Amino acid sequence: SSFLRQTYGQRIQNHTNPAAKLLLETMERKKTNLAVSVDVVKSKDFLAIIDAVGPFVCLVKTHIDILEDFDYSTIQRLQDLSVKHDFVIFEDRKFADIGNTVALQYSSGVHKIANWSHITNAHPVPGPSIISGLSSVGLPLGRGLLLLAEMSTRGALATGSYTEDAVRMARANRDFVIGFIAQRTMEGVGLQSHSVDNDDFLTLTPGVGLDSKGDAMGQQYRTPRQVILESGCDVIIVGRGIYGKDPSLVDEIKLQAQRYREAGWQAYQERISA
Ligand code: S5P
Repeated sequence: SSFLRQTYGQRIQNHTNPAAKLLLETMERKKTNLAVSVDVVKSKDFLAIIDAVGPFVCLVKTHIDILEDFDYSTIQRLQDLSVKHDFVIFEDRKFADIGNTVALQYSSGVHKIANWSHITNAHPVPGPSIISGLSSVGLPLGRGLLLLAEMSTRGALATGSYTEDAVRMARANRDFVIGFIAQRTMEGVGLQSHSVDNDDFLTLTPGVGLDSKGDAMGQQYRTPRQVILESGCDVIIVGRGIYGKDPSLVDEIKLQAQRYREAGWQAYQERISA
C-alpha cells in the first residue's frame, strides 16, 4: 500500500535518519508542508524574510553562497530563528563532484554547511561515490541528503533512466538519503516488482507558484494542489511566489506564506482522506 495515504506523523516510523524524522515531526506539529526558499543577497533581508515566514513553514531552504555580505554570524542568527520558529534548515548546495571533493565542500570552506544544515542535496551524476563522500561527513552529525531525481526547468536532462538510477542509488543508501528533489513521488519508480519493504522517501518539490506559470529563465510553476494531490509530493518549496520582488514588504510576505501554507495543507488533507 502507498505511503501517500499515511499522515506525515504516521510516516515518522518509516524513517531512521534523524533529519527525516525531524522534518516529518515538524510538519505534523506545525501542520504545514510549506518550505520557503530565501534567495536574496543581503543578510538583513535574508533574516527578515525568515523571521516573517517562520511560523508558517516546516523548512527554510537557503543558497548561502549568494549572500554578498556573508559572515558566519548570519548562521548563528539562522539557527536562533530555527529554534524560535521550529523549522528545519536545508542548504540547497546541489553537490555534483567526486566523493573527496564534496566531503571537503560540505565540511569546510567559509560556509561549513554540515555544521548547521540538517539537510542538503546532491546531483546523482557522479554515481554512488557522491553519497559515500557526503555521508562520511553528514551521517555522524545526523544529517540527511536529498538526491535531485528531476528538475523543474524546461528541457531538464534528469528524466527517464537517469531518474530511475537516482532512485536506485537512494534505495541502496537509506541511512543517509532521505528523499528526492523531484516533480512527483518516486515511490515504485524503477522497480521491476514491488520488492522493497520500505519505499518511503520524502519528496520536496520546487517550481511552485499560485500566480505565475514560470519565469524568463526556464523555471516552470505548478500549484500546490497539482504538486501534493496529483503528483504525490510531500513538501512544496516556494521562493519568489512568497517574497516577491520587494523583501521589505514583511506583511505581504506573511500573507503569502499563510496562503501557500493553506493551499499545501488543504491538498495534503484531500490526499490522505481520498
Ligand atoms: O529543480 C529544481 C530544483 C531546485 S532545488 N528547481 C528549482 O527551482 N530549485 C530551487 O528552488 C532553485 O534553486 C530556487 O532556489 C528555488 C525555486 O525558487 P522560485 O523563486 O522559482 O520559487
